[in-house]
Amino acid sequence: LLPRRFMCHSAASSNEEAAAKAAADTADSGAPTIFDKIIAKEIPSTIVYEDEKVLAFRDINPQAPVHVLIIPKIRDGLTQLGKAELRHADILGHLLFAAKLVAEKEGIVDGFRVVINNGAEACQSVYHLHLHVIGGRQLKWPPG
Ligand code: TR5
Repeated sequence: LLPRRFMCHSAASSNEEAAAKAAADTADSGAPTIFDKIIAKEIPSTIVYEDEKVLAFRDINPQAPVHVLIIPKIRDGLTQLGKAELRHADILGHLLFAAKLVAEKEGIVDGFRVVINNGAEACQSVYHLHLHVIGGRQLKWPPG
């Protein structure tokens, strides 16, 4: 039986090699992530909001009609929320306020969800803090 943290996505399998890859993919190594390339605009993304501190772009694998990711442009150690320190309080507030702006822009401000997956057990897959802003359909509770 695989540890729960390897059971996030359908790609999870009992194959040992796949499990090893999943472990590598889900580790908080502090290495640069794909989001650095999105910030640098080396990889295209559909940007829906941007200011001096944060970037919001459409998730490549949307879970709802609206699914936007909001990230700090400078990661500054915030690989995941659980690594936050008091000095990050400003950017954390800025990210949350940006979520409201994105919800307004996307026309879902009356019903939307903000999600932060923290760590492997919560199925975090990219270790650059990000808020998911999800909406545009009736959302269910509890989440999976
Ligand atoms: O699983 P967590 O909470 O870490 O969320 C990471 C999110 O990043 C997932 O919802 C992915 O679908 C999303 N993602 C991954 C890539 C990507 C992306 N969203 C936009 N563009 C992306 N590119 C170009 N490449 C990715 N690997």
